[in-house]
Amino acid sequence: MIMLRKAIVGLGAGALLFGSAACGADDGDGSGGDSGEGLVVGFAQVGAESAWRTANSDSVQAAAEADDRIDELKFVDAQQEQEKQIEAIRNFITQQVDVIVLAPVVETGWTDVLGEAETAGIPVVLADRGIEAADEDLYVTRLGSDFVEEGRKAGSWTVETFGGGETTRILELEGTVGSAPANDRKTGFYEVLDGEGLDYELVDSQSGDFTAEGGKSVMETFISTHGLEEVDLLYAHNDEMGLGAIQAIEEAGFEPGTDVQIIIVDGSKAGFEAGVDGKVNYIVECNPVFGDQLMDVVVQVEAGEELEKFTPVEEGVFGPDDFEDELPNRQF
Ligand code: GYE
Repeated sequence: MIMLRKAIVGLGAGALLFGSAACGADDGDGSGGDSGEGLVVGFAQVGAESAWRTANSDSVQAAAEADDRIDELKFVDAQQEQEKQIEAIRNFITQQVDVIVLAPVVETGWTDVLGEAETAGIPVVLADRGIEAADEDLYVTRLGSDFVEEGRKAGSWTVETFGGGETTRILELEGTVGSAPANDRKTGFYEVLDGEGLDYELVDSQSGDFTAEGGKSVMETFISTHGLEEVDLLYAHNDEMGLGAIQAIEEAGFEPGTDVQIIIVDGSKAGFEAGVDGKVNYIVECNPVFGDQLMDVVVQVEAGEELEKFTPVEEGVFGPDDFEDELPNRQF
């Protein structure tokens, strides 16, 4: 009985919603379409270093395109260089855009240029990566992932998988030096390992700059320096570096996923395919598809609305039992 009542209430609410939407559409008929009075937004993107990044750029560009509240998105690919982002922001200020969106390559070095945006009265929204806490007043909000939490998820799986055994020997492929996801994914991971008292040894840890080439060449160096026989786990801060490392591991005659267990972060199609093939053991999701949410934030910020300093994007974790089922759902 109770369930039936709920179903009826649910149907009523749905009908009401549908009705008001249709009513709104009728009302809007006479007001004309795009009046050309929407916002001009400047977006200084990191680059095109990974599938995650390409999906993120696509999502933001498609959302801006489809959104009547946005007239123009000025998109700059900074090729992973902070100087290019600073130059882009200065151009956005000269062009008097309404809102600046920045996905900062690294966490430090933003005080001057964001101060210039503030002086010009242009609000700044951070997308994806964050900047150092000292500069918190120079942006309105950050929309993105909780990278420390992603690191903790990788750490929890490591403790569950290796805890109670002999010393766990770990190799780590870090993201771009000084970037928020590299710093935070490291912090969260070791916070859990140390907090849970895992007996581990960090054999080596180097940056592969979030690229497949970087991951491959650093892994080659790891293998020639330390061998792989004694290594239990590779923690790669993103899919590309993990996939590059898998190539290096195979070329050295080892079996990725078996001889060395592998954790990656992002969850691209290619990452899940490697999981289905048994070459990756754990995937921590990082969701780049937040263009629609970003446009809402941009509009709110321009209207002077108060927002939380951080708006998290939802994400999950996946083990071997999930890889095959989840693969068709991957959007990038
Ligand atoms: O994990 C990586 C990309 O900043 C969250 O940047 C992003 C990271 C992502 O290059 O693949």
